[in-house]
Amino acid sequence: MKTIPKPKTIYLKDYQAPNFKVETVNLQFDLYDEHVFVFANLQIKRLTAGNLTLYGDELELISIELNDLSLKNTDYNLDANKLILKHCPDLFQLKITTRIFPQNNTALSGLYRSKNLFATQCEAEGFRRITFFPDRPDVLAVYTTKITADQSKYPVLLSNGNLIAKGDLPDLRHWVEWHDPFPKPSYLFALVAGKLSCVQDSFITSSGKIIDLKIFVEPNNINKCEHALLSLKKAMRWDEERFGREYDLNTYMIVAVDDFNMGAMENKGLNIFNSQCILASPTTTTDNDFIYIEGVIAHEYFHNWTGNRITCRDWFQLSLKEGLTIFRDQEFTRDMNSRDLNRILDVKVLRNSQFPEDSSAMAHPVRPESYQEINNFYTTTVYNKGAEVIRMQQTLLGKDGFRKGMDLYFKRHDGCAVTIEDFVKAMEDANNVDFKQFRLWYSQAGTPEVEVFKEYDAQNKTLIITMTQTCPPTPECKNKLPFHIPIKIAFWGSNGNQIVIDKKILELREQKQSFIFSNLNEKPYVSLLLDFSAPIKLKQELSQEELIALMRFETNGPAKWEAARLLALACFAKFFSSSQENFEIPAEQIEAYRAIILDEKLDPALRAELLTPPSFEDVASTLSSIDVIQVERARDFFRVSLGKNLFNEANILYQKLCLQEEHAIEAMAFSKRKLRNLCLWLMMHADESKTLNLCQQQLKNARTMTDQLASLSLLNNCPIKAVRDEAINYFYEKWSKDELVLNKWFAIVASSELPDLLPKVKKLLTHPDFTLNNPNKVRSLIGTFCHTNYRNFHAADGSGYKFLTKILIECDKINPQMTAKLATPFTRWRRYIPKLQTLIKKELHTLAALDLSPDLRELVDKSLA
Ligand code: B3K
Ligand code: ZN
Repeated sequence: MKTIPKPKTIYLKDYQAPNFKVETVNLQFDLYDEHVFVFANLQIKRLTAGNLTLYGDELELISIELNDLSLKNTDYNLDANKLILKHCPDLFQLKITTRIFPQNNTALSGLYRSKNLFATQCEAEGFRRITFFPDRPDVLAVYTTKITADQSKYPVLLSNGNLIAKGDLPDLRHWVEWHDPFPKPSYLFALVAGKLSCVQDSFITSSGKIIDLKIFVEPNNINKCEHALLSLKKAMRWDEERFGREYDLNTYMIVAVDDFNMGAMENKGLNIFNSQCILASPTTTTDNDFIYIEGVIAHEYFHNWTGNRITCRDWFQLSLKEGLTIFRDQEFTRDMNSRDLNRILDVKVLRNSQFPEDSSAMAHPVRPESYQEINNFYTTTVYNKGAEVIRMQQTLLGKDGFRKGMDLYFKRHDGCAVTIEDFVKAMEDANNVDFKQFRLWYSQAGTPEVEVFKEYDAQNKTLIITMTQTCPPTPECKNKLPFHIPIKIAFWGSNGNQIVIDKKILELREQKQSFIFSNLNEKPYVSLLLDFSAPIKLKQELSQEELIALMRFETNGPAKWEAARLLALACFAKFFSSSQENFEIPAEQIEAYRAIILDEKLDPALRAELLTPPSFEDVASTLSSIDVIQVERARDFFRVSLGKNLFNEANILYQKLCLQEEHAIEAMAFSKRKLRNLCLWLMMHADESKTLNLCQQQLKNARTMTDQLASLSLLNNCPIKAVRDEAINYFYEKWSKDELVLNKWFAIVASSELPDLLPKVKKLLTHPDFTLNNPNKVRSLIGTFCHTNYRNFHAADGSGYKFLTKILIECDKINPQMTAKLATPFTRWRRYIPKLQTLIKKELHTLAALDLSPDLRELVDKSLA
């Protein structure tokens, strides 16, 4: 077995500009089932002295010619991943022929097979698996791509840009030629070939240009594209209206493939999507998925300006395009759907995923300073915290000031590969402000903690709010400088009316800072961090009475929800410090929840969120050492107690919402279904025997996937085996032909809270519909079990951990990128109780002793460091 060399660490401080410019790239792909020939013809110009470095990975080099002279192997240095040419002229043509084997490419990076299609994924470093190339984002070139293939097996041949020519060849083959006029980095190159059907539409831009929109899917999915097309048109309009950005090519193409490492990819003019993130139909897609798909379509579309027209200088700048584009898609989703609800969902992602990452072995700044494997840095820190850092700039500058900054950024840097620094500079220059301190959000990792003290002086009618900020040490930095933190604030009077104050945003910049408010006739209820205005942990002493008041009075959805969350967490804290026998949620708190379930004026989805108990991660974040069993016991107690107390209200509301159900696919219908299913959930946990029938009926009669899955996941946790089996088999039989729905089924099975689940999950590994080669399947079954099923994965005997190790070893040989994502729970071992720590560490040591991919190696080594 070949020994994989230890990966090298790459540092931002070592960045050097490229010494050659690639002006044009002419590619020809000859596609055959057993191999593909790639002929590359590069027009290259010297910029500065030095060698030309081309990267290559798993390529068979057939020939190289420089200005039509064939090079011998003594003319260049070739090692496992680099081809170095010395003494190049100032201007020359380089022709390289390589052969690749897409059918063996299970890593799904470069050119690979997904069922009967050829597809590519080049970000971050997949292009070097197609041909030798200066595969780095700051080398921008104009691409022309010719594809030849068998006409009947591959009738559709696509690449970036515009189709410029096509024709037939002997032996029933054909060819097409594409040209992309916009210079682009190699990571945005794409090619697709296969039997695909196309749904077409068009969009007229604000300046009157007609754009052809085309979605290519396997013929049996042709009826699942309507939602994606509609979403795309909404996104195109929104980007014109909100940021003045028009689409630039004549055609916008999207292709759906089943085997894909992530959600989708923004290749210039030719997005490639994981079919899970694009295909939708009223009966097979959940409400959450409808919103999610709309968001992913928008995200990839928005990249055309933030990522493609202006790209990253190097991969340390990844958040320049990803943080900004997530911010843009979040704003879009909020405009298309409920603003408050979607902000709450964004905050949940941060708390459930980014905060834990920020306190793990893999903690890194939004702009990392070093990495071993760049694919490990497509994280919630770079994406979601990156988006928060952008949002804070908007909060500080105001919406108009932010737009001015964006306009300047586009004007200055269109067509260039730039840095996060360039972005911040544009914001500063357009608004005449100094963001020197604000930049620390990009360079310092960790979640800042802000402690709040309030002092009301009745005589002087003043309130002093004092805040102190700290940030725990992270691998790249022990002692942090104070951050510039915008904290949105509101005051409420005891009559429930908002008190007008002159400062709406407090700018916390010092380590300790006080803010004084005067003319306050009474001690106000203080609501802090409205809209979750900064990605921080806020610590403050709030009484139950204050929290109930804030939950009642607040009109800002996220702040109202925050009060509900703190109220619940306070109850958990009491539970942990009590004898835990006969513990009850306090009566006043129950009454506050009752008021919410009965509050017809409130958005139903917001009501559902307010009544949803805190997540595992939320509760765990309040503990210094996590005892999984204890956290889950507390969560069980809470939901049962809540359900028992609200059973009647939940039952009435459930029935009422059933009568109103019209199975519509629109925001209010989503919202009502969410609340109705929360009622069912509460009732099932409070009194299963009384609710079982209702739940079974819902499964059989449901006309939406949302309703089916809500009832199925409850029935799958029923202690009566016959009930469980019947539900699970019913759903399987009904949907076994629909691959995407089947993924949901795998996930439901893997999310069971009942004991003895692991043998079932292991058995499903051999299910005819399961394969470790398909990332969606792996994420549905194994990802759900190891990442979200805390009580089973963290079983006291370590069986869950052993299972994950075995899977990691097997998957690492198939697809390192996917495998590294699966390993996440192991990177967080330090936060658990000593017994669990020991068990996870043992697994990490087992892995450390093996030959691992650079992806997994980095995570294992950093976890043990
Ligand atoms: N830019 C891609 C992600 C590529 C991940 C490579 N490991 C999708 C996106 O963020 O839009
Ligand atoms: Zn993106």
